[in-house]
Amino acid sequence: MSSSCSSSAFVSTNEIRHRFSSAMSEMYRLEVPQYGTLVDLVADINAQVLQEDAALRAAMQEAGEIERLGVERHGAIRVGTAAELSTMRRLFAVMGMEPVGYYDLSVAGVPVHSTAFRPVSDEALLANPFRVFTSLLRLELIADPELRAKAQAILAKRNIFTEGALALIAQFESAGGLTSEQADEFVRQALETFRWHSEATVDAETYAALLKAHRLISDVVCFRGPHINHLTPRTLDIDAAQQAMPQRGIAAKDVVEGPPRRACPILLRQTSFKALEEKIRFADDTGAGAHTARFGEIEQRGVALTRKGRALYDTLLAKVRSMDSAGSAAPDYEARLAAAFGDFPDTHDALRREGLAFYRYSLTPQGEAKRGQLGAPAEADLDALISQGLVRADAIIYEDFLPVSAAGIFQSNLGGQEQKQYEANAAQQAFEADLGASVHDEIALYADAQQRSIEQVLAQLKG
Ligand code: OOG
Ligand code: NI
Repeated sequence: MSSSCSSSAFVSTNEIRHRFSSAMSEMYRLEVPQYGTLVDLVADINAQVLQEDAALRAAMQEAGEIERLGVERHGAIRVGTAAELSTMRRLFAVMGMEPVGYYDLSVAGVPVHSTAFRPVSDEALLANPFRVFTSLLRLELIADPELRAKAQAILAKRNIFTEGALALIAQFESAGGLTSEQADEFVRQALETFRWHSEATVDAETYAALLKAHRLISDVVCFRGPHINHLTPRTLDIDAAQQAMPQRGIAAKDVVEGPPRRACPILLRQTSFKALEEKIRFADDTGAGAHTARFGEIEQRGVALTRKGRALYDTLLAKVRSMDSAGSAAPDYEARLAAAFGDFPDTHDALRREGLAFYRYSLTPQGEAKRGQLGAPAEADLDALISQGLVRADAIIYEDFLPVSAAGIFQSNLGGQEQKQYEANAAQQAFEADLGASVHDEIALYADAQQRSIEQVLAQLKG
């Protein structure tokens, strides 16, 4: 083989992401054994749902989604500095993952803002939709200037990436890819950044001071790296999973975050189990303690909403949450949520016709038989083509996160009861400057996917 075809020796970014996601899952099973129990539980429930719901099975098969279900998961990390965030962006790019969306969590009393690194193309999402919710600590929200400066100094000293990982990121950027061997080495090196380290980098007193400022701040500042704090498999029936969790010895959070149970699932519903207490040792022989940060979560994903659908979702959710200051912890929350969402259409036909959700259009077998035979613009009416049985519309799955749910997940897993208040101050531009790139607008990505499918179908029919 001549050197000019060396690029063919590169493995795809999909493949690197797949290897990394599998390696993370294996590592987290060892670090947090209840995660393994949860993965097994979700696999059992998914198998049962697919067996009982032939229509869902057929739709998922048609969309090529059955294969991805077993490998699908997301994780979350929290970084401390702009430099960490921008190198993280380069690291995820090696795996075909790009920053999507901006989440301001300060509104919910968590001093971070975040994005999700994930694949963006239809084909890459089908291959493996691994996502990592990545938060950047906002030190400016620490009120005490002395403590803020101290946290800053501690963070400035650490390097969360191995030399090997940095070299392979640079190699990927200059060569345009990694060979299979390099990819394996990259995965090994990258894992070091996400591994749990039980030795804190600070003494007991500093840990206590940062913990008091906010539990999240101690989690981000006091360790060698941004340990993965949860990994989340995707279930097809989150209520069944929630119910079964205690039977397998898992203490589930009380309520499922997100929309209520519906015939046509929308967006994202999530629940988690409480964080573990892990033993830690402080620096300078200042003793031992326990840290609670790492937990397990499961989620059910539904159709992605348009801006109009999302606005309706946000309005209905806000209405329910504002009725009781306890938010989703209020005793009758679930009943009120279900009642409020009575105003949200619950058939795919209505969601689609009213422009509330996104769909991917394709030819049915009858449509295939008519390829190249339609011409007149009148025939390009999608609704008509669907009712003639020539075109089908499949829900585009929501691949992102929800800020109110994310805040609920953060809160329930930081341990401790205290609620901090911060002014709402979304700072997307500052975040993007720290990241070194702008984030994709997630709704625009779904709109593009829908539009591409429409153009393709019409082109096929017109020939
Ligand atoms: C991230 C919490 C958000 C989700 O699924 O909404 C999240 C964190 O705790 O670092 O993962
Ligand atoms: Ni999560």
